[in-house]
Amino acid sequence: SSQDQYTLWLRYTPVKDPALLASYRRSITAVAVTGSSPTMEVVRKELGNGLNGLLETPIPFNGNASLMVGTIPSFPALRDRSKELGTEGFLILSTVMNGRKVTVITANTDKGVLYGVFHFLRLIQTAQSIGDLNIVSVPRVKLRLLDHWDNLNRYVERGYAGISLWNWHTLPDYLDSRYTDYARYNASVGINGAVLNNVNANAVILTPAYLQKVAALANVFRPYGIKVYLSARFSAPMEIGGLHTADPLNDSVRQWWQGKAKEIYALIPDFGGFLVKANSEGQPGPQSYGRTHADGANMLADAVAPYGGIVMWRAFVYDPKASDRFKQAYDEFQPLDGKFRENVMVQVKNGPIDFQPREPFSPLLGAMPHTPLMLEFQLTQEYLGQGTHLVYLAPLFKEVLNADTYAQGKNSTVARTIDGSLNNHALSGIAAVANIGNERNWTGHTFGQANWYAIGRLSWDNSLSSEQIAEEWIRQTFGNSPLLVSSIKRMMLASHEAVVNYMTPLGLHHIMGNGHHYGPAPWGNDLPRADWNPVYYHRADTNGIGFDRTVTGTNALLQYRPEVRKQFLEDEKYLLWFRHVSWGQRLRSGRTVWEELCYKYNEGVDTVRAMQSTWEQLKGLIDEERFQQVRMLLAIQAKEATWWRNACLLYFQTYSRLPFPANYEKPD
Ligand code: GCW
Repeated sequence: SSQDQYTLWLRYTPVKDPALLASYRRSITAVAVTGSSPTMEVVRKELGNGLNGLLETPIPFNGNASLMVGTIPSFPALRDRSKELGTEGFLILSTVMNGRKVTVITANTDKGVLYGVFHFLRLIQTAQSIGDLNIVSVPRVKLRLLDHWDNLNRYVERGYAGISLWNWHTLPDYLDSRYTDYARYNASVGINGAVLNNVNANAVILTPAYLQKVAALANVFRPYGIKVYLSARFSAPMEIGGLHTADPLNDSVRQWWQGKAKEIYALIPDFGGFLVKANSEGQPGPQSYGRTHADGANMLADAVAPYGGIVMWRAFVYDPKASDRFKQAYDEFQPLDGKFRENVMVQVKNGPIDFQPREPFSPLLGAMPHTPLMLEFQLTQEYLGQGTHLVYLAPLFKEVLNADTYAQGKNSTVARTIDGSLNNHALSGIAAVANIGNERNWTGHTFGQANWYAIGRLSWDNSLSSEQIAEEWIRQTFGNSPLLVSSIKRMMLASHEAVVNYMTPLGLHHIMGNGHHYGPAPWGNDLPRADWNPVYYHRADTNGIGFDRTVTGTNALLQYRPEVRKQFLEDEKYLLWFRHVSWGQRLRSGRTVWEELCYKYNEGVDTVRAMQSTWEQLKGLIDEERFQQVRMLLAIQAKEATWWRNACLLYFQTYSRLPFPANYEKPD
């Protein structure tokens, strides 16, 4: 039913296995929650709803509890464990208190307790034993954010799941219950911040009337541990402040932002800070005044510093004049390392170009040791089939996090760079461009929910595997039946490689339709900027295909450590990212480049077909509504995977002038 879709992974449907149900009921007879803050009220409500649903019986809240919940001071015996838990971590412990066997959920803060409660409910939802627990869990990354690319008119840039959740028209007086649900779902996976508006920002959000609306949302989110942040338009002092300049070194400009910060913090004392896209794709920025990104970021950082706010300054820049778009972010930002204030984070997209199905990690991630870097991922599938393709993104996230930058020798992974441990940064963060809107199931495609879920879990704990996260999500979203779990897991785990194969195998990139980025257009060559056109990226000609980024080409590879360069040159997954190779060159498989392209495109199509037949077997095991939705979407995906394969191979064949290999399905 539609309820199944709205409630995401917090469905709290009755535990099916009778033995398990009986054991849960035996160990949870009554609950005691200490504390009365708004967050502890949320804790009570969540435990009440969760346990009543899962155990199908009202659980009394009283003093004789077997489940005891509260901050550390409520449990003097556990005082020593406080130091393990930080400000957001929690402890779930099976122990004996006053001669009774109990389970304790505790933390240093109410927020930590809430995270612990969600974790405990997750154990039951995923049919784990709760008899003998000693779980300590502390997030590795401090800022775990969703970035909404939501415009004030509710149109979501690159949004494929309806319009914006934020109804600016009825805020601040009308508080849609969905705002609370949004906060709750985020908290359940550890997300603790939201940038409410698009990085292509409208200064109007910084006007008093809109700040009231933002404050109303902040009030709803606060009990769930979620802070709000805003995208700041760099030229706001001119647009809404009446100044004639936005020069970051101009005194009136600095004062204007200081005043604005004061005004914001008076309304929202825990306001998180600003996100800025500057001098990128036509957005205003400090370079318009001959200043650097550091000048701009520091000016804003100074404005929010007195209140504990931060600035997330994006490194997504590229210029049509650059020799290679790949290199630009590094060229502009690496020299600024060490020049930013302490409360500035530079926010770097996972790859050097733009959220492609597969990218090498951004070279900046190994090149700014003095600057805390915020890693930006994209949940909304701008270049990965948008709202209609089933693509589970955890394997993409993991590939990036596990990549080794060699910045300080072996094991200088992106994960360690981002969680601050490599360079001892106090600030650390992951931001994910949200894939949600006002569709009743939040993400349009049911499986989009898994990506929202996955980024929360991975931001909390980057050591979790894609498989573990998929399994947790499936069990909570669809149920615990073994066939269901194993089948859906198989589909999910194959899906990322599938989209790489049917769209951009072997390191092809950015060959999607110009502007909308949906569907194949490797022939695309009609936009005014070369670096917006697909032909710029694949460089196919009668000799071969691929972008030479070695010394004989743009030498973008030089932005990586020697060990990394070597890997990227050896790993055929990245072949056409870095080299222009002849059609006849033999690859490790024994096939030529041309044959391998045909093979990979076919493999992508075949994987989608296999996903379809796996799904067919689940009829009756899940509700008909979601079954049919996913089935129809998979049919679209299969059709479009074929479209991608056919379009790309027929186009590239005009250069390769080679026949299709005998054993593959031929495009027509
Ligand atoms: O890839 C581009 C998108 C733009 C987006 C931009 C960015 C918000 O196509 O829609 O603008 O990235 O990340 O700033």
